[in-house]
Amino acid sequence: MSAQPRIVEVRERVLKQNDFLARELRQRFHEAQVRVVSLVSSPGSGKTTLLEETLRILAGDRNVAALVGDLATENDARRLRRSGARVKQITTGTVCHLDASMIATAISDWDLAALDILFVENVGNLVCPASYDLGEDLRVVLLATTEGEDKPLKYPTVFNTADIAVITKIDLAAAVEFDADSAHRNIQTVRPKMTVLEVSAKTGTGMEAWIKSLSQLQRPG
Ligand SMILES: Nc1nc2c(ncn2[C@@H]2O[C@H](COP(=O)(O)OP(=O)(O)OP(=O)(O)O)[C@@H](O)[C@H]2O)c(=O)[nH]1
Ligand SMILES: [Mg+2]
Repeated sequence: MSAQPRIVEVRERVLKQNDFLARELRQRFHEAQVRVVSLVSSPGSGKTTLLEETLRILAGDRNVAALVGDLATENDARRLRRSGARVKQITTGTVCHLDASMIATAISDWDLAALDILFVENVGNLVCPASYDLGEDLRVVLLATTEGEDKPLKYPTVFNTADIAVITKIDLAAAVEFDADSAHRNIQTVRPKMTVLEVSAKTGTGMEAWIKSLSQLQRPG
């Protein structure tokens, strides 16, 4: 007999368990009145750079914190801590995504009620994170101009499970002959009516609209 059905069975059990934990997390976040925003993208699309700028801008008048996932290194947490926000690195070893249990462990000693927004940067990967609910309110998928306009068509699941798409590194668009119309069309093909922002965290282009979309996130209650 083929081993395939057994693998599928175990995978389904893992996802079910994750969904259960994510529901519990969402309930805890709701009770603590903290909004949770997760970022997913392929490696190097600019998640940490966008978050560095976001934390720097928001840290003055909102209580913000971040969790950041990577297979190895504390590099991203170190970068994000420069904003003064509370930041914890989750190192996943060989695992290519965060899951709800990793989030629960990371925040086990945090006073969630003291926070307004908790950001979660997922491991850089366009495939694995898609299936794992982290209890977030808003999932943001990033697509860098340098990656090619066809990524939404090639990796539809991650775009389908996101609420907002952010096209990053817009300052490099001309240099890499980025076809914005095609990128927008491809995103809308996969996820019709999805909100799409164009941002450069380096030059500040589009940052105002991005911050505004976060400030429209109301506390639950
Ligand atoms: N020109 C330009 N470069 C950018 C921009 N955003 C990020 N970068 C550069 O892109 C590279 C990767 O950025 P990161 O923010 O580390 O990307 P990441 O998605 O967090 O990467 P991983 O965590 O490894 O998946 C760095 O060299 C950044 O300086 C941007 O808006 N414009
Ligand atoms: Mg990063």
